Amino acid sequence: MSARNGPPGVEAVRRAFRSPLRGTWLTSVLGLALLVTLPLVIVTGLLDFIAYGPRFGQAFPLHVSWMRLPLFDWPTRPPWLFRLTQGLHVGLGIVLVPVVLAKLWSVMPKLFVWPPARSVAQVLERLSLLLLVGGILFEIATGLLDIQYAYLFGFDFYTAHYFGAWVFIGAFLAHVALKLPTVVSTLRRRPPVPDDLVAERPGPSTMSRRAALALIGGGSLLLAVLTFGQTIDGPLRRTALLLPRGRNPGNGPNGFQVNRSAAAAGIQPAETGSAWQLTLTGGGRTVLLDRPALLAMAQHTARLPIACVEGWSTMQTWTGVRLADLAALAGVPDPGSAHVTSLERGGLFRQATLQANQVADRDSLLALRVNGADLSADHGFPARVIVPALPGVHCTKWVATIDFRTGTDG
Ligand SMILES: Nc1nc2c(c(=O)[nH]1)N[C@H]1C(S)=C(S)[C@@H](COP(=O)(O)O)O[C@H]1N2
Ligand SMILES: [Mo]
Repeated sequence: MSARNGPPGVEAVRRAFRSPLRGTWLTSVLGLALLVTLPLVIVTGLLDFIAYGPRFGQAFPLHVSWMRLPLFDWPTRPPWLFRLTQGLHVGLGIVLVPVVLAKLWSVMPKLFVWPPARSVAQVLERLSLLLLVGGILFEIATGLLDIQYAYLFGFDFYTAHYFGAWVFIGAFLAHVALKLPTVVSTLRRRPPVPDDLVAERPGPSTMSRRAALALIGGGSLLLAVLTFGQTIDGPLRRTALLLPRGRNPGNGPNGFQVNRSAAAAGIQPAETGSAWQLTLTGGGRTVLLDRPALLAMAQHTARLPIACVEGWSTMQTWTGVRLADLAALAGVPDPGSAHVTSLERGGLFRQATLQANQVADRDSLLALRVNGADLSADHGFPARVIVPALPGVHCTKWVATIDFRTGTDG
């Protein structure tokens, strides 16, 4: 770009970008890497939105202006579906951070071209770049903050991250359409245009472009090693050094991840003792069941994951009563949905609505025991919901009531 005669300040800044690494080749390689991987982050993110059950008001906001996601009932099979989509979304999102930063670094001098507005087309392009760069940085920042302090956000995180996603997706599509031809011809070694990313007066070379790529790839690999242990779980959890929730949740049958303890949720021991009763409604009558009554019903065991929106997950063996059996007991043998509430009085996760297929699945349980022992207080004693492929946030702990509904409205 023959950007001459800008104000001295702008010229000085632009000349300060002297790395001989910059050039269309490096930017194209990084762009191609993101072109292949970012769609996976986008698609898994949108799938997670659908998994939350927007129909029940559990994903925010339902629609972004005229854009309508094709909503469908989130399946219960395979049971690890949400573990996969959410793990990929969070994991890949983190792993791609070095690539995104490197890509931004590689095009930095373009911020200082002069004159800043040469034509309508150029102004439009720069505006779309603002949305592109602002969009991805916003998504990374809100995503990382949510993982670290999920509960500080409340639902505003979802709204912000979701709106930000649409801004980014739009800008991303426009950017790909504009730049793909350049990437293709550059990587085929047929430079179509003069390379406007090469420094005018490059500094001395300190490393090759391939070494720079290896460095960026190494950064991503390191992040992958430090991150994916939280999704894969088991011994690999110990390698998940970036996991903010602690890597050692204790031993024994209840020795697995706890985000929100009974104490944090304000659950009093007196409420979960022998006075506790589960209230079932829906069929025009109210059915009360204490824990011995539930334990006297047919028990079913299933090995199922809990997968949190934060990206961690853990696989455990749960035993309890089938939700379908409880529905029949309540007089709604074929419910359209079920609304579950917790003993917890406040908090965002004290209730959840389940779809018909999520109640009907043979492995959908009101769990009373885990790994052969009673649930611990922190894991939801006296009873918690566990449903295949259900986002962790809807696996309500310390269940108090279940209302089985014939309709599907929240
Ligand atoms: N009552 C209640 N149930 C709850 C929660 C909660 O805060 N309160 N947290 C949910 C979330 S976000 C997840 S991921 C799972 C597992 O969380 P845990 O690690 O706190 O058990 O439980 C869910 N059930
Ligand atoms: Mo969660």
